[in-house]
Amino acid sequence: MSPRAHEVLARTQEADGSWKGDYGGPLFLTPVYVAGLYVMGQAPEARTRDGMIAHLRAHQNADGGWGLDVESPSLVFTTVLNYVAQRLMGVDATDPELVRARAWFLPRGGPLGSGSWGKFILALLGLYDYDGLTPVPPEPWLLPRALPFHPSRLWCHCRMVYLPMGWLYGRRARAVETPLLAALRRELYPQPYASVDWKGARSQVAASDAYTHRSVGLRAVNRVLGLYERVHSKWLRARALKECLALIRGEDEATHFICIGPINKVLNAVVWHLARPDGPEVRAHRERLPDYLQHSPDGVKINGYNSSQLWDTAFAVQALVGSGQAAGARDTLERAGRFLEAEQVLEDSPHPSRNHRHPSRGGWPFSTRAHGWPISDCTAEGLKACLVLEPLGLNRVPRERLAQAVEFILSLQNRDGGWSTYEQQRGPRWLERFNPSDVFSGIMVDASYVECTSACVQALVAWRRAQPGAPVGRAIARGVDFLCRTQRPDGGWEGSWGVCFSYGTWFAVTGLVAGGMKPGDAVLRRAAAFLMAHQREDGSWSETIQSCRERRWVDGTTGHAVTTSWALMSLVATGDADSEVTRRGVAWLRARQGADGRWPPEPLAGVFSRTCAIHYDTYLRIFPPWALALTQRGSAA
Ligand code: LAN
Repeated sequence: MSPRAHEVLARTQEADGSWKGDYGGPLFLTPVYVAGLYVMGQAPEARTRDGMIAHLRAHQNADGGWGLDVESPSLVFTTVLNYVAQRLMGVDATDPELVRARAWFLPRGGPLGSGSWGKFILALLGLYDYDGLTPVPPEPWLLPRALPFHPSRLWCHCRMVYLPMGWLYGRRARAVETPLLAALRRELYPQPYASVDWKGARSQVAASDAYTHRSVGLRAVNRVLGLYERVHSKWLRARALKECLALIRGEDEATHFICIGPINKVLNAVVWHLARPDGPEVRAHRERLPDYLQHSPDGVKINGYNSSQLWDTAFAVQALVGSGQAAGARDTLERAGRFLEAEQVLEDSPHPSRNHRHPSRGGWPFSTRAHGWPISDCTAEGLKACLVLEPLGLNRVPRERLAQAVEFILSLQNRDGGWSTYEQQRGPRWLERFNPSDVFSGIMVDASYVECTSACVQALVAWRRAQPGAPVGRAIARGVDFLCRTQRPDGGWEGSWGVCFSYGTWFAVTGLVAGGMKPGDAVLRRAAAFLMAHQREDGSWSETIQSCRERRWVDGTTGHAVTTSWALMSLVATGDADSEVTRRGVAWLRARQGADGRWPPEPLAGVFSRTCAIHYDTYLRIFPPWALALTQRGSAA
């Protein structure tokens, strides 16, 4: 195994001990940011603007459109929004690339064919009539919390987007009219703007944008909401707007105005711009906008999160120690240990119950403490990283704080024995049938995931080893049971946050083995057979985002080092390190490494909502060397 790869990891560490990189990929974040600024009467500064235009140019598809992410086929949603964003940043309508984009979206109905979130952003700009939106009223926030469809029961990312949407919709918020907006209304539609049938437009969506179909139930709800909109009481609306604003304030305060993600960050800022134009909230929001900006070789973009620092750092630590590199990497690990210490959440968010928040104390977020939303598996990986640093004398988090992390993890376990992301499952799974987004799947309910469950099981096992007698046995057993139950008949597990079955299967088998399952167990034999069946002739493994979209293993055109690493690490866990299959995989992975110790770029390995790919910048530096080290040790053992 080559130590060069570990030097690469050590060399790319930030001064604060973390790894911080590009978290781009999605192509709907930059235009929402640009549109939000425009509504607030602002524009990105020149360098950012030029970089954003360059980024969009670099990722325009051959057909003239833009995909949901940099690798996906064109959608009307992202094509219209990125067209508008470039126009708002000063690109002329006669620009050849924009002419090509128009030629793609006009035959598909222009904004009328867009997935629902695109229509909403356009309505905010005055480029789409509010009558053409399926209603997103603020009133549901006033319903009794006990109802199974109260908005507080939605997955936090979804509800935090629909919260400011509800406020903006309730106010019919709209940018100040400009000649540019008037010109855009002429450019975007295949017919004159004045002749659009807005009521009919509500149910319209182009085939490219209809990933989740609109169920009978959803269509019925939309009709009822449409009727309600016609008769709604002004008094109730005012109360609902007030409630939304209070909850928006709660989110802003809990996250130091970073907000849970880039979409609600922009929408909340717009809300305050309209609610209190010169208020302190607008200033506070503006200061935190750059947190999401990413300057990269392929231009400037809005990251999918304020960063992925904690996640990357926790894995980097485990990879270095797990590869037997601790002695040579003490300084690196020492700095990483400081970062882990600095970013653990020490207190609950303000008024958690009022703001529908789960207690946060002891958890780790995906990015930084200031972000304020700890997550089950980020806490688990943070805890595991601290525990591998401990015997080296490099863990800086005191025992009682590690115990708080364990408490946080235990508090999140679901009734089915699994773990969701940020909260316990709050809503029934059938809420997903009312998903109004068109382009995102699985966003309504925070249900148990194989990845989160495995990470939490592993962390609890590590804790029990460090603290014998810790009362975590039952939680571990229930988690293991969840992992067994979710194995598919073909022997694999479907991942939700990485591409796709190789990722899910890696988590599942490492969780099961940590939980005490032995290599001969039928569950692990089936998992190994599943992976072996997907090995390519050249010894590699490969999966693409199509796996997630189609929910079946879809190979890429070449082997992928990250996929191959997950498969190899899984085979070590199932007791197959010393097999011909593993040897061929290792040979492929070694041959693929460049002279500089790095593995060449490959398709995006992260995903969310089954449809959107996202870039994990450190994965190519973490998983291949880790897999090579483990296969070597596994076969020696
Ligand atoms: C993330 C990023 C981190 C990720 C892991 C911790 C890796 C995962 O194990 C659990 C889920 C989580 C927290 C996650 C969920 C979905 C997110 C927040 C993202 C992929 C980053 C961006 C994405 C967010 C939903 C994008 C905005 C789009 C919407 C549909 C709201």
